[in-house]
Amino acid sequence: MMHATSIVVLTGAGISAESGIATFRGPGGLWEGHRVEDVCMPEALARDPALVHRFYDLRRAALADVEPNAAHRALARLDAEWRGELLIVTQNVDDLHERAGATRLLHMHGELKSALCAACGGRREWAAALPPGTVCEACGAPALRPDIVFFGEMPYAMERIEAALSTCDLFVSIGTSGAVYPAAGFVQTARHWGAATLEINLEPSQGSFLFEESRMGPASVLVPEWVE
Ligand code: BJW
Repeated sequence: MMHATSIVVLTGAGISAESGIATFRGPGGLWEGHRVEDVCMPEALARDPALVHRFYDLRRAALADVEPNAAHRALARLDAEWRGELLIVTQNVDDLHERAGATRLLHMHGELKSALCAACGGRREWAAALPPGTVCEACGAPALRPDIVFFGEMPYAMERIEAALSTCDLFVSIGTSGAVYPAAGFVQTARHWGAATLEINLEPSQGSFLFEESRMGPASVLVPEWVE
């Protein structure tokens, strides 16, 4: 990090695991009790909106019981103190990065605390209960849904992310299995443009071999060590 002038950090569910939010894959994973296609596909939302809303209502409510951990805080410190270019791209839909104080942050897979109008694309805060059929204040369509990027949908801010990857000189991936694209391909894009690459994860991810350096262990220990 010492010689970097521009850093892109990608985070995944592993960075929030020690805060008590279940990861997606593996034993005890969030989707162990659910079929992915039942909750995480546009077709599922169309078929059974009440089920999908209930799933995300529970996840949203659970945010009240968790706190950012040392890894989120270390990245927020980097954000506050690092004078070079920084973009933290999170795949997470929780709000732990911002609660730790990070500002140079993008949620590429959406946010639990945001509602999306499927008709006009408008986004607004998910403040009170918004059952299926809630009317969008902007366009009047009864089409508000959780602002979550489902499989087959385009993640947010791809142009901005691609631009940052093409100019960064360090790409760091933290707590992600590398199972989901396009995020899983960011390491190759960054390398293509000449960036150094570092992976921090509990165990080797699917794309571990693509990183120049890998550090294996809990994010709450390794991320503060890296930021120092
Ligand atoms: C720790 C730790 C600790 C634990 N410390 N580490 C065939 C081939 C290639 C691609 C495709 C394909 N078929 C379809 C696709 C595309 C598809 C895809 O990738 N599918 C794969 C399953 C193959 N992708 C999409 O559809 C995406 N859209 C898209 O591609 O649009 C077209 C496009 C074209 C061109 C350019 C750009 C786009 C959309 C993907 C949307 C993903 N949405 C989800 C759901 C969010 C809602 C919800 O929360 O319910 O996002 S899926 C889910 O996976 C979630 C996550 O953000 C994402 C990634 O998971 P993550 O974060 O990596 O978690 P885990 O659990 O997998 O891993 C945790 C890791 O942490 C593990 O490695 C642990 O070891 C580690 N860990 N504790 C450090 N303490």
